[in-house]
Amino acid sequence: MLQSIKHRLRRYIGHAQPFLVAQPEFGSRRAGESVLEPLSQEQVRSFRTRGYVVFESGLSTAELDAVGAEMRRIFADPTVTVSHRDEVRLQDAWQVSDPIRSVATSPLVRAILQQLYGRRPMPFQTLNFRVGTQQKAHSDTIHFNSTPQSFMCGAWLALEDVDKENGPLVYYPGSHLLPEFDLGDIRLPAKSEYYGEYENLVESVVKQNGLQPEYGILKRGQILVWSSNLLHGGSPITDSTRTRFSQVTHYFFEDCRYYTPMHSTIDNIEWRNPVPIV
Ligand SMILES: O=C(O)CCC(=O)C(=O)O
Repeated sequence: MLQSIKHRLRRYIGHAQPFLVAQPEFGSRRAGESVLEPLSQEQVRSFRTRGYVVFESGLSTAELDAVGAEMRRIFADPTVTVSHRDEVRLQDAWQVSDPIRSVATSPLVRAILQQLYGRRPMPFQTLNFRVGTQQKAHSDTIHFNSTPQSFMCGAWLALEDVDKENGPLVYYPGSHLLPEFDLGDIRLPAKSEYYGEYENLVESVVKQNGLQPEYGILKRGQILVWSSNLLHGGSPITDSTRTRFSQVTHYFFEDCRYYTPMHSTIDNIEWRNPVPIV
């Protein structure tokens, strides 16, 4: 029988968070590490209980404009090589663009993540969206996880104002405290072809738990950081003339091992070797 990898891993190598699933242990700062604490205690508490936090990036208009201009340049020129590109997204454009790389390495965001997780964050992937993704709700833990678990998050930057019409991020506050699901939970092989079944599972989890959506109605320059297990996706675009320029940076944290649950079983773990952007 296929058994969920996280349950078996937990049995083999322990669990970092005995009291709260998906809440990495905090305050384990090493001697000499940054003591910057940009978030208030209220914001930190809210991140713990709701699974996300919103703050001002502090990026200037010129810096935000520069990212938008780079996205236009790369979308318009198919000869620029990125890890993946389609009509909606560019993956890892940080490799070919200094402004995009600067967002991914923002000292403020890194200080905030250090404050929230007590470990040094490692940005390892960027996604730049031209329009809303309209993607179904999921947890990032199906794509990226760590042992100890949950040392991963996403930081979503609005490069233009977002409202209900241009497909805002949708997320379910508190859902990060639910168990982390993967294909083993529904006894399916750990293969991408079953991703639709995973999405159906998430949809039923949302219904069964009566989870209520919130929307990322963000102003240009604001950032929303989500905890790895927060259920989220892209809501429908109701005005098809609108763009929704935005950038997500994905982070792991130091001193973990990293793997891809979607492609892993206990007998065959697809470990990751993320290359930190900084
Ligand atoms: O920006 C969006 O619409 C969704 C992004 C998302 O779900 C992700 O990056 O995991």
